[in-house]
Amino acid sequence: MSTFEYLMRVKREKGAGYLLLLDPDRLDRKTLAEDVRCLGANGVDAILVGSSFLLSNDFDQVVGQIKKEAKMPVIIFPGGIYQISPKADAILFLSLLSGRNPEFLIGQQVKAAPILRDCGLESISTGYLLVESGRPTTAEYISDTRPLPRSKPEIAEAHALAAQYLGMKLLYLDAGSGAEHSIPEEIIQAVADSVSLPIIVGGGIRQPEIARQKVLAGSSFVVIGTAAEQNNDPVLLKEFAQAIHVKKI
Ligand code: 1GP
Repeated sequence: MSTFEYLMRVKREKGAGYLLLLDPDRLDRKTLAEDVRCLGANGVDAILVGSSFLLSNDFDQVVGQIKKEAKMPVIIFPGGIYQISPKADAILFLSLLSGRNPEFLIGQQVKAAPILRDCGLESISTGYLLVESGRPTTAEYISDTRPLPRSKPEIAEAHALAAQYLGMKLLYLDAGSGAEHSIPEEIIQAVADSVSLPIIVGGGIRQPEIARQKVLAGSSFVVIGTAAEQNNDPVLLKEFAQAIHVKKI
């Protein structure tokens, strides 16, 4: 089964999937193995690895270490071409559709494509939309793009439709890591009503009940990063799983 098929199965069976984002710059290499095992024991469905601004230079090695311990797929969520590792199960092949910077719409993708072909990594075509979330985020700054206005669901909807017509397989609505405000439910609902693509929602989700609201609004996957990093609490990890998995299995 491909990683994409696995994700679709999770969505079908659990109502929505729980994705945990690991930023290599913020990982303690000494406790990494144990930390990854803890994710599996607390309901995480897949691990995302990546950062919009990566300072550490051992990406491939870190992905390998995570993969060694993970019982679930390890998926790269890349900030750029330097975040590719054949040790992962798949990569979100992102195009930053909310922006108008050609480098992140198609430039990085063209440079990455031959590398992905040669390493045989599963590429999951993903329309990536950054949405305004209060203070500027690293993703906006580094990509040199403006996010979508948070009070205009119709603009997000049009971008989502474009992603669908371009043949993308997933849509990622991101408020950015550590966002002050998460993606508004009105935006998720508007997008879910107009496209059939599975929707990933992330950025600034700090409480399990907020994660559940995103699922109830139409999100198929919820990404938790900073909240898990800052609290290092298995109980909170499990509460997120219970909130996101709306279907009892
Ligand atoms: C960022 O969606 C992810 O791209 C996760 O965000 O770190 O705020 O949970 P947080």
